[in-house]
Amino acid sequence: MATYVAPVPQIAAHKVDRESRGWTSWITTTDHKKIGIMYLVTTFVFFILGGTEALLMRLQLGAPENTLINPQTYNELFTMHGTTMIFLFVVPVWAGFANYFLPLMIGARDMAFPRMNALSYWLLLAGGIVFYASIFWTPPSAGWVSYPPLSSIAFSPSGGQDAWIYLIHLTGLSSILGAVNFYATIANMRARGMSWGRLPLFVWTVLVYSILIIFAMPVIAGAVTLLLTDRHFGTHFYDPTQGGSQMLWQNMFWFFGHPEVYIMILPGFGMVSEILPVFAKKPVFGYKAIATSSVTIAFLAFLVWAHHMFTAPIPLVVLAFVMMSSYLIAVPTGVKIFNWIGTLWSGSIEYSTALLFCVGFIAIFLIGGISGVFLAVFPVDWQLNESYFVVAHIHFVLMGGAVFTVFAAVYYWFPKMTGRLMSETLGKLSFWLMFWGFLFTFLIQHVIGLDGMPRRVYEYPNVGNLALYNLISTIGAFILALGILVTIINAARSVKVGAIAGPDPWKANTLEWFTTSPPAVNNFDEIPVIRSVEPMKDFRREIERRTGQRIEQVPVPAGSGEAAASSL
Ligand code: HEM
Ligand SMILES: [Cu+2]
Repeated sequence: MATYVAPVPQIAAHKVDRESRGWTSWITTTDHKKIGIMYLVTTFVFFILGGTEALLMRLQLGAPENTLINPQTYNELFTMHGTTMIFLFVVPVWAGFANYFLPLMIGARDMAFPRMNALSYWLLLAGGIVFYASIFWTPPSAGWVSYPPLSSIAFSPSGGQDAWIYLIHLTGLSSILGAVNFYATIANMRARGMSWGRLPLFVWTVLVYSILIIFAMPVIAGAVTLLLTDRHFGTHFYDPTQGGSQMLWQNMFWFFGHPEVYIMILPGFGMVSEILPVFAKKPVFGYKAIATSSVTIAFLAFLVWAHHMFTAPIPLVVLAFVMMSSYLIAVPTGVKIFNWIGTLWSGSIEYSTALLFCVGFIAIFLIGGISGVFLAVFPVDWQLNESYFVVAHIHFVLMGGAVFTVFAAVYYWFPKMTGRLMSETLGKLSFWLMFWGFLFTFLIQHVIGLDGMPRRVYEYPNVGNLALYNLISTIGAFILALGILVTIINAARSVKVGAIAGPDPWKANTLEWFTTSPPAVNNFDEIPVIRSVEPMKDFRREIERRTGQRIEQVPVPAGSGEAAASSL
C-alpha cells in the first residue's frame, strides 16, 4: 500500500495521551469528540421524547370530538413538544455535530476551551432534566412562546412554568458558552493556509450560528428573568394593569425568536453545502455566494422579528417595513437554493442516503419558504395567524431545514464517528418513509388551516372535511415516525455489524476525512498545510501526480489513529 507522501511542508508530529476508557472517561472527558457524541445521544433522546408527545397529540386529533386526551394535558403536550424540539433538540444537536467535526474540519486538535466545552454539555443536560422533572408535578402549559398573562402566576401557578424558565436559563447559558467556544476555535485554531476563503461551508454556518446565539440568547435570558420576578418577587414588567406591558415580552421573545429560526437551520444549510458536492462529484457552485448569503441572512434576521406579531397593536408603517425586510431574506435564501441546484446540475450524482435527505430538504424547505412568503403579507397573516396553516409552515421549515439535514449529517458522518458504514438499503427505506410520511402529515394542514381550524386546540367539530384531513395527517405522522425508527435501528445495528468504513469512504473534500475513523485522541498526527477549500482533492491530485497512479484513498499519515494512541 502506498504510504503518505507529504504534498506540502508538515507541522511537527504531535505526541498523544493514552485514550482513557470506561464510563468515567465519559463524565470526566474534555475531548471534543466524546462531548460531541454525548450531545448527539442526549439530543436524540429528547427528539424521541418530543416525537412521542407529537404522536400523542396526533392520536387525539385523529378523530373529531375525541376524548382520549383532556384539554389541560393537550396544552401540556404541545408546550413540552415545541420546547423540547427547539431548545433540547435542534439547537443543541448542531452544537453536537459542530463539537465533533469543527476541530477536525479546520485541522485543530480540540476546541479552544475544552473544559468550558464540557460545561456547555452538562448545562444542557441539567436544563433538560429540570424541564422534564416537571412532568412529575404539573408540566408547563403556556406554549413554547409562554406569552404572559398565560405564563403569569395567576394563570400558571404551577412550578412547571418555572421549570420552563430554568430550562431557558440553563440551555441558553450552555448555548452561549458553546458559541463563544466555536467562535474562538474558528478564529484561532485553523490549520496553516486555511484562510477565511478556504473555510468549509459548514464551518462558515457554525460561525454565523455562534454569532446569532451570542446576540440573541441573552435577550431571552433577560426576558425570562423578568417573567420569573413577575411571578415570584412582586414586579409587574408584563402586567398592563400595574403599568407593565405585555408587548415587552412579545418584542423580547421574538427579537430572540426569529434569529433562533436561523440558529436552527443555518448549520443544516452548511451541511447540505458539504454533502451535495461530494455526491455530485463536482465542486460546490458559488462558494463565495453561499458563504456571504449566510452572513446576510444573519444580519437581516435581527430586523424582522415583528412578523411574528402582525396581529399585535403596531403602527402600519412598521408592519410594512417588517414585511419588506422579511421579503429581503428571501434573496440570500434563494441564492443558496440556486447554488445547490447549480451544484447538482450535470453532476454525476451518486444517490446515497445522505444526498437523498439533502434533496428532500430542498424540496420541503422550498414549500415552507413559499408559505412563509404568504404569511409575511400582513393582511394575509391577519387571516391565517393562529391557524393550522402556521403549524404547517413551521413544520415545513423546521422539519425540512433541521430534521432532514440532521439525518443527512447522520448518514454522512456516522462512518467517521464509528468507523462503520450504515446500511444504505435501510437508509433509503427510512428516507422514503420519512419523506412521504412528512408530506402526508403536514401538506394537508395548509388546507386544514385555510378551512379555519385554529392551532393549539385539543378537539374540533365534525364539519366539512376536517375529520378526513386530520385522519390523513395522523396516519402520516405514524409513517413519519416509522421512518425515524428505521434510522434508529439502522444506527444501532451498524455500530456493531456495519461494513468497515476506512478513513474516507465517500472520497470527500474536507479535512475530517484525513484521519482514521474514528479519529485518535489527538485527531491528526500531522496537520497538512491547506491550499484550497477542497484539501483532500489536493492531496489526491498531488499523490497521483507524484506516483503516476490513480488512487482511491488518500493514505492517512502513518501512525495516526488508535494504533498510535495505544502504542505510547
Ligand atoms: C416528528 C414529527 C412531528 C409531528 C408529528 C409534530 C406535530 C405537532 C403537533 C400535533 C403540534 C401541535 C399543533 C397544535 O395543537 O397547535 C405541533 C406543534 C409544534 N411543533 Fe411539531 N411535530 C413534529 C416535529 C417537530 C419538530 C422537529 C419541530 C421543531 C424543530 C417542531 C416544532 C413545533 C413547534 C414550535 C410547535 C408549536 C408549539 C406551540 O404551539 O407552542 N415539531 N407539532
Ligand atoms: Cu420569523
